[in-house]
Amino acid sequence: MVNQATEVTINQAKLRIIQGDITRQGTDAIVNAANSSLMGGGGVDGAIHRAGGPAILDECKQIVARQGQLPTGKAVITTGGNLKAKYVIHTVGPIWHGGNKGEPELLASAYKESLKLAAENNLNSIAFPSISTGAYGYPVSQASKIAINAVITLLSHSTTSLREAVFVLFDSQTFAAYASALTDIGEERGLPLS
Ligand code: AR6
Repeated sequence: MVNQATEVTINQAKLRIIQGDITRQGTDAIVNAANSSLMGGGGVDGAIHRAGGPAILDECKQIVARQGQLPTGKAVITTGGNLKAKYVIHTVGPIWHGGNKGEPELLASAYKESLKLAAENNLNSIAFPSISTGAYGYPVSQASKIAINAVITLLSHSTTSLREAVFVLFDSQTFAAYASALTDIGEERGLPLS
């Protein structure tokens, strides 16, 4: 029994949580909490485009020209530009409207579609921010449980190439919410925690 876990093992993969800035991560891909326009914005989206440079926006524009705006719950992949990460996976989380407008399913879908895309590209490691809990207003206590459950479920698929998923949480309250969710869900699912 651990007090507050920061890591859980799922078959050959590890899920970790850290507090920090996702633009500095050296994972194969980092995930962007974007909006449907894919044209950038504030929060983590703004930080990723600033740190990664114009090559990311160029590819986003090409994607929108080809397939239109990105629906909520879906994901696309671009270069990482100047980032340490080779790729950015852009997904769109739901805007919180009180919880009865399909928000839980759409948030889970944003994580699942991002992980599917990472596996299709044979990636080993991926970093996520706390999708939807900033400008989109999703309560972090609920969002953290959905996020961690979705990632554990996908990492437990034997066919995935992924060996490491990291949640990079910007502030201490968000980190604390994810630590509590990781501990509870790890214990519920009988997974080794540390
Ligand atoms: N590294 C890690 N996490 C970060 C960073 C960073 N550098 N910067 C902010 N966060 P938000 P959303 C955290 O608002 O709620 C944008 O304008 C932040 O503290 O970035 O999905 C898009 O264009 C919070 O915990 O994303 C969309 O229009 C978390 O990232 C809209 O905001 C998510 O906050 C998306 O809203």
